[in-house]
Amino acid sequence: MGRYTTQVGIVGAGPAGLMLSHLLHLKGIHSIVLEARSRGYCEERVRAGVLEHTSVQMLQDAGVGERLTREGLRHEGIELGLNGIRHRIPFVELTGKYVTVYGQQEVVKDLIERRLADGGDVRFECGEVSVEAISTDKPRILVNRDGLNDEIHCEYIAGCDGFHGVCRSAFPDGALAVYERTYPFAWLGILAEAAPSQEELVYMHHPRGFALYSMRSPRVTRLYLQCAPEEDVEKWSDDRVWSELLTRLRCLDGWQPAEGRILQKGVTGMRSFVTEPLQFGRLFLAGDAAHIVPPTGAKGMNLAFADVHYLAEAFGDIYRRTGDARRLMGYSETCLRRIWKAQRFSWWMTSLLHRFEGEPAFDHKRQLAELEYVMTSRAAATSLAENYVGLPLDEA
Ligand code: RFL
Ligand code: PHB
Repeated sequence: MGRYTTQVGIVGAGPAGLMLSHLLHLKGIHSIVLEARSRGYCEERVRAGVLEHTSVQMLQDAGVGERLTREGLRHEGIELGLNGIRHRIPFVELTGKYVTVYGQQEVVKDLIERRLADGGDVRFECGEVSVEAISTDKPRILVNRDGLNDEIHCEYIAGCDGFHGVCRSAFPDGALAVYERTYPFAWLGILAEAAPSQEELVYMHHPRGFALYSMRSPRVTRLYLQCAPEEDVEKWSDDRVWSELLTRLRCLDGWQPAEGRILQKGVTGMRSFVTEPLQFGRLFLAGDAAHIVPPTGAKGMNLAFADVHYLAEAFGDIYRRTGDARRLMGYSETCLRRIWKAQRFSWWMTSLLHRFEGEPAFDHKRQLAELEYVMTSRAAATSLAENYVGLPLDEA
């Protein structure tokens, strides 16, 4: 049995856990990161792709934005499509800000590389984790690997272990309130070896269901189709996927996505989920461990970064000589203000763009009117744009 001590024990090496560990390191605070999966798995997991202005700034300020600055694709707007016609929402013109397309797995690679180069303690394939004694000032993480137990003695624990992690369930019964909404559809996503056939993302409303055209690099596109919640990916041959994508995305001006070899295919469920509060005793949740948004607003990874920004700042106060605990005690409240705004926006984008099968005809007509309103009103487009590029951190 190994016995280790650290200031902050972090469960999970996704964007939240890795970024927190790095930000703490910059403040001279020691952490140990425990990750169930292998390094390769974490680095190859294809997920989010859009970084808000504030997330890019955070990564650059923390000295881990070099490759992002070089390779990230700057997007100064998005396009919304209806009836085969695309309408541009010009972010820079409306807000002065833009977003950057850079794969989550690239962010994760950059953070892992930097943590290891800085001598960080990141333990992949760590074994089975449980957290204990969170209401005392000596919380522990227990790790069982092939029957051997390690004990990590911490001053604080950060639960950055995603939606299916163990930290949320370590809260005592009744300590958490859960707010949740599921949607009657999912996304079938593909990664394709095809050069982007236009520069910006296209969010398309179509009678057969929503479709999204996105990208990862000058050679790889990422596309999604609204599908049934329990869709069997095996029923989608490559030909069927392309045929459906082209049907939904093809525009009257002749634009359509370029086809290419499909490199990966998967189904992603859609849910909105928030737990309150994000802290109990010495355990603090961050990222998907505490909240999930449907991907339509591209907010998930960005919210994870905002959470750990606030958490790192609060730990910084605690470990400064004055030991000011106010920001740590207010962590949950600070995060939740931003989380709920992102929840509202993600729910709204989802409701605006998807087909809701069997909905009353009135609701469908209202939805179409709302889309047209966003496409033609500068005020409505500005509201979409300022949420999409990301609300400022200090206004949370
Ligand atoms: P993660 O990335 O899930 O990382 C959690 C880590 O914890 C590990 N873990 C454990 N480790 C030890 N012991 C345990 N018991 C553990 N249980 C779990 C896991 O292996 C994992 O490594 O959570 P984190 O760090 O909070 O990051 C959140 C983001 O990953 C997520 O919000 C985004 O991917 C959501 N998302 C998007 N977000 C955006 O900001 N912009 C986007 O464009 C965007 N698009 C998306 C998305 C998510 C998608 N999917 C697949 C859910 C598109 C899709 C399709
Ligand atoms: C993606 O590129 O994976 C992506 C882009 C925008 C979204 C969701 C996912 O809203």
